[in-house]
Amino acid sequence: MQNTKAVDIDLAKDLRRGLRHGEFSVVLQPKISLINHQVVGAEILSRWHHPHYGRVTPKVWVVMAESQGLMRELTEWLVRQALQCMFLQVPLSINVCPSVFDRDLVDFIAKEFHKESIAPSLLELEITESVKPRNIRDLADAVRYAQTHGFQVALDDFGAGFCTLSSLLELPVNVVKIDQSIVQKVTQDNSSALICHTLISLAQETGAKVVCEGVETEEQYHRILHMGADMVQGFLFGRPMPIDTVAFYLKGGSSNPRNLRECN
Ligand code: G
Ligand code: MN
Repeated sequence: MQNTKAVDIDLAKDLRRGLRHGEFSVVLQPKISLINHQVVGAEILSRWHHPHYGRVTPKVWVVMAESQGLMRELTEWLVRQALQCMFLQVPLSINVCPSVFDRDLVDFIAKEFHKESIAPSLLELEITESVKPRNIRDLADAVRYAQTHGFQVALDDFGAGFCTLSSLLELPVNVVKIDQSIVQKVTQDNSSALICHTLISLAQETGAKVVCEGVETEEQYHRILHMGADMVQGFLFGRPMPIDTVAFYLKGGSSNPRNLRECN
């Protein structure tokens, strides 16, 4: 039997092949407005199905992709997937690692969108704040550059990261996504609720819209609703699901999140 290290080395080698041989796919998780309770967009998440090991969690392969220098290629693949999902006619978001978020990548995405005549405003680029960026000024420059091309930019996993407040002040993002570790504690005690409420208000003060991630229970949902967040995402409203399932609900005009729950 192979030890964990040997499996890791195998996986790292397999990642490149997997990406180029169709082992990656995408699922979408709906984003729901707290104003009209409709689906107002979806986050695209990549999944890797290894032929031998089965589903490999993103936590494992994201680190490998970074160390193998594959993150840019993976992001380009994800951009093409996003373009293919645009027939859904809802704004979509993709996750972009700070290490590859630069002017060159933005130029690439802008060109791809231009080729397909798709409005850049339909794409949101989520940059995680859980990985410390090499240089926050360069990252802020890339954020502005993306916005001048018409893309939306979100600060992802807010509250779980290394530089929470400074990243909020220095990155002029359109959207802030509060990390699920903060959101899921809102029903736990008063101080946890206060932290979440304060982060929501703080983000809104900068002019950003706020998404609360990882909402799993009705109780969490009601708390968040009263805290004035703009949108929610989480298993309560829909797990990440195949594109056909999302299309089915959006096409049927039934974007009622209660219905989405039934296909979880
Ligand atoms: O870092 P980011 O927020 O992009 O990660 C999204 C991840 O969170 C996805 O892998 C998704 O499956 C997971 N996720 C989404 N909603 C929930 C939820 O309500 N609960 C939990 N535990 N995980 C969630
Ligand atoms: Mn995200």
